[in-house]
Amino acid sequence: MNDIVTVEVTDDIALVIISNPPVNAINQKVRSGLMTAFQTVDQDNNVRAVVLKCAGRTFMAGADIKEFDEPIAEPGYHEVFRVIESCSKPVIAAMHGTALGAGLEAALACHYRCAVENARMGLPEVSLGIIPGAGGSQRLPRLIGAKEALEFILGGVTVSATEAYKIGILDRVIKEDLMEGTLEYIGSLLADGVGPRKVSEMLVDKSGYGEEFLVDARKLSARRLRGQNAPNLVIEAINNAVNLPFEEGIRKEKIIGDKALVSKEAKALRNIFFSEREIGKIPGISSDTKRMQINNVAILGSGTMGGGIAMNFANAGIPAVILDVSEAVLQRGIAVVRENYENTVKRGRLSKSDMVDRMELISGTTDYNAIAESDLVIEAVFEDIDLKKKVFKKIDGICKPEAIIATNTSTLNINQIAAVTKRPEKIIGLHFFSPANVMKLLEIVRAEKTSPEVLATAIDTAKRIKKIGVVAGVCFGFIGNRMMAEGFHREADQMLLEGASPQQIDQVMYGFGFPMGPFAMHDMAGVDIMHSILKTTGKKENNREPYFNVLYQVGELGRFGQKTGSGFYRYDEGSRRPLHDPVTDALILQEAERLGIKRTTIENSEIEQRCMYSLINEGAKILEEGIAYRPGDIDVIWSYGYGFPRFRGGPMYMADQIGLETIYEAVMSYRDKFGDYWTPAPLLETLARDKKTFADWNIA
Ligand code: 3H9
Repeated sequence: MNDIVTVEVTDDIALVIISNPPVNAINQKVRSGLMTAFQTVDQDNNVRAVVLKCAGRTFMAGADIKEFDEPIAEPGYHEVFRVIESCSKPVIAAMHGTALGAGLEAALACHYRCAVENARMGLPEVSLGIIPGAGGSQRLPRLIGAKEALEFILGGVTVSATEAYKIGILDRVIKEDLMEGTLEYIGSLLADGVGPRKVSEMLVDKSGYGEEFLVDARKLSARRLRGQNAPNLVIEAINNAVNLPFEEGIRKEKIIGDKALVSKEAKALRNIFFSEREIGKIPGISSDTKRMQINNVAILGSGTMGGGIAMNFANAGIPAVILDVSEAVLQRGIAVVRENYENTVKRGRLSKSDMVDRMELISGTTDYNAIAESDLVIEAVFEDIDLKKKVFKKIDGICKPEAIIATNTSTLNINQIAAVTKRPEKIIGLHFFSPANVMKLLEIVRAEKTSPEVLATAIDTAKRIKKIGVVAGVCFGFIGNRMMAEGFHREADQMLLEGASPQQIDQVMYGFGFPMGPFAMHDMAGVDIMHSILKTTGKKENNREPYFNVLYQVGELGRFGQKTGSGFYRYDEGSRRPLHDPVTDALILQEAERLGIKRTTIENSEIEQRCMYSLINEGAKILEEGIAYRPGDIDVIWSYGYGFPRFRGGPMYMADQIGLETIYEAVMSYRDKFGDYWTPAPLLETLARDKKTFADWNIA
């Protein structure tokens, strides 16, 4: 025992209590404390049963991930959990909050498991590139069956206590007070004379766990977790549980688990995990910063974006009113929202009554006065600065003075929009990604005069609506779209002129790990978006930026992508499958000729390198300009907003792994070959010269 793990004995029941805030992560101190505590209670003749529970907001949320960069210090997980399981008195886990990873594995080492009704549990290890390596891969199949265990672990989802009870993880779901319910359960066990029940001694139910099931499981995880090896390791470990005695399976689990912990994939995924937890830490904002009350919102614009935004708030129980110019447009927008919910109900992911509750929270209006008392107003009208300024001026005069007014612009200058109002300190950017009800990312754009209170409120609101809110500064496209347009897509478009085809580039970037390549993405999102940006920003005038010429011409022809049946690709009616289109080939040849570019073969390796190095170079500029606070913020944005493969850890993390000197030298050679648009970011140059990484700069 120590100051983290304590034992309280009341009557003949011992409580082993872990208190390691904030989430009771299991570190060396917890493990050694548990070991001593269980050795002690086992020896205590007054004790008839033991409860393992946690103080604070949750049961153990897993192994302490901060320990993963070094070999796990003694005592190890297997050793400690073996001591728990070998206890001669019945041990009962009493769970609340989120019992995850090694937290749930600790519960599996107990003889019985109770959880309060609103507790959740899961084994999310694959999302960290590892396996449940604290006995979970061997105990869970013994408890619930091999097939079910594999599905549970590969799915990586957390389930409610009720679901966990149904699949056999829990022995009892406690409706009200956890301790009262657990003690009552122990009373019944003792009255029945029931003793310890070791999961390790149970036989594995192998039904359904055959070759066919494994082939399907491999296929599914190759699709869901493309590029990751962890699912294969999980299958290997579960196969061991099926075929080997427990002790042999556990020995192999350790070997597989240790190998996974130090893999490139696991390290990259840890970068995303910790970066995600850093994003809310903003200079000048603390828990003391005043927050404003957001009890209701108004959304301007009932298009796909406006409707999607409204759903986020309704899902979180916050009433949302949608404002649009005409009743007909409004009703069409609300009908789309209803249809979205109905589809979710059909897929079994939402109950009908929850849908009704959520729809009741969404209302529509065509009257601006109806938003006068809204706490937060989000403008989602057409991406045109003059229109947005007009709208902001109008609502500034109508909304109560304390209301926050946000714009959902994805590229425009929010300082200019704020300047037309009398409350620039209450103006902020909330850049939702499309479809807004699905995509987890929210870029929170801090304008020049946005107050700390407004920013803190926006960060908290993002959490309330379950978004990953990353703060960005004002510039064209903020963090994500700027890196995409000025880096990645710029280079992809340029290579079309030089000799590559949309198919070749898309295949290379799909192979790299993106869900689709840049041209398939243009077609999906709508070529008209970038085409209109090119027009309004003058980016394509005078061939100043010739690399976007093909895209511009595709847009000029009204080939807006999937929605018009053709873009860079053509689409058969009702299909989203991109098909080769000779019209695009001809356009590319015509533009290359007009610009005097001699087309030649481009190797796949060059395509990947130019797309990714231009992205990283732009990211370096964004960091230096203070548009992003940390390289990890950029990594989170690219993972959640643009499908950058998580197992590569994000563009800036990946750059550090490649080495900034290597990237700098490549950028310099591209500059020599292609001209000044390939100038290295000063930060990239400095870090490369000093043999440092973006992560070093982060700490500086
Ligand atoms: C595992 O168990 C492997 C084993 O099978 C095998 C071992 C050999 N470790 O997210 P929050 C910190 S793998 C270290 O903002 P929330 C987090 O960094 C593990 N630290 O809170 C943050 O720190 P700070 C499997 C952790 O309420 C603070 O806690 N488990 C860990 O929004 C608050 O976190 C998981 O993958 C950790 N495991 O959400 C669970 N977890 O305050 C990962 C959290 O300094 N955790 N921290 O910034 C979560 O999913 C969420 O944190 C949780 C709470 C849902 C628990």
